[in-house]
Amino acid sequence: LALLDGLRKALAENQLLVEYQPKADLASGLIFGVEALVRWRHPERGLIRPDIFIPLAEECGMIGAIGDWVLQQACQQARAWQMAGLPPMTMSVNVSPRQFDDLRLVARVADALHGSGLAAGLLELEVTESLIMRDVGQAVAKMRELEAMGVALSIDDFGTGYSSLSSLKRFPISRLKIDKSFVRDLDSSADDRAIARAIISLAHELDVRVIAEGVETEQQRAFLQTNGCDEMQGYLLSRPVAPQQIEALLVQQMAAA
Ligand code: G
Ligand code: G
Ligand code: G
Ligand code: MN
Ligand code: NA
Repeated sequence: LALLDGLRKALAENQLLVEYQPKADLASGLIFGVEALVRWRHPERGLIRPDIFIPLAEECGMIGAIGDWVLQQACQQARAWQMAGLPPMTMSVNVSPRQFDDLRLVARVADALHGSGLAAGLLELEVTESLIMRDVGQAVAKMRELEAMGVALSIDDFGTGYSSLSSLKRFPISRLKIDKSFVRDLDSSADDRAIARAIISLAHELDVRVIAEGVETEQQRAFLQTNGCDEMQGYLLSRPVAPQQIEALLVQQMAAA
């Protein structure tokens, strides 16, 4: 309850911040985008992770305001990097169920793009597999609206839900994200290796890219690349970091090119 009270003040008192985690192409190693991940710097409890406070924000109806703020921050950051002469980066933003269901979502995304001047083609929204499978028809309709604006969509935490190939085919998505629970034990689990391979071929069957999240070791990276995975995200490349550290990585990448 105390946490809930605190959350109400967090936005107004500037306690939220956004970190960014790079995503790279597996074949070239080049960073092509980042995922925005919100954090709460609590005055007494220190840094609170989103898996604690995002569900809380969903329950108390604050997810709209918080999600909106993250979306605006992320779009402004991507635009600022572009203006600074850095290579164009895809900016991925997580959208939770209640945020996705909100009738104002499409307008809010449009506002964040117009407000920042970011091209729609540089924005991607990550929605979870469980979210879109609750009501396939409604999810497809909303995703088509976003697609028409030029915004890309990806399915997060893929493999943890129960999507059928026939329903997946209806979604206008450009990327599947292999959930990190399958990546973690790639070295020791033949089952997880089989699941990862199956998701990679499913993605390619659907003609979409596939990214593995939670890549921590060189062995995991090598397995994924050998098996045709397109992209990676994880501590092996970088933890979620402040924008300045993303800039440093990009400058380094430009210097090496
Ligand atoms: O770093 P990590 O602990 O950031 O994130 C934990 C979970 O919180 C992830 O499932 C992630 O999708 C979610 N998350 C992080 N940032 C946001 C956000 O801005 N909005 C929503 N809805 N979820 C987020
Ligand atoms: O080649 P092109 O840029 O048109 O491919 C678009 C996407 O289609 C790629 O990002 C890739 O994920 C996917 N794709 C479809 N078929 C295959 C395939 O057989 N192998 C690979 N690696 N990707 C494929
Ligand atoms: O939205 P999503 O559930 O995909 O959020 C990504 C989550 O995964 C965040 O909590 C992020 O901090 C975390 N993460 C990113 N890279 C790694 C990694 O290499 N290992 C682990 N264990 N977690 C990671
Ligand atoms: Mn995500
Ligand atoms: Na995920």
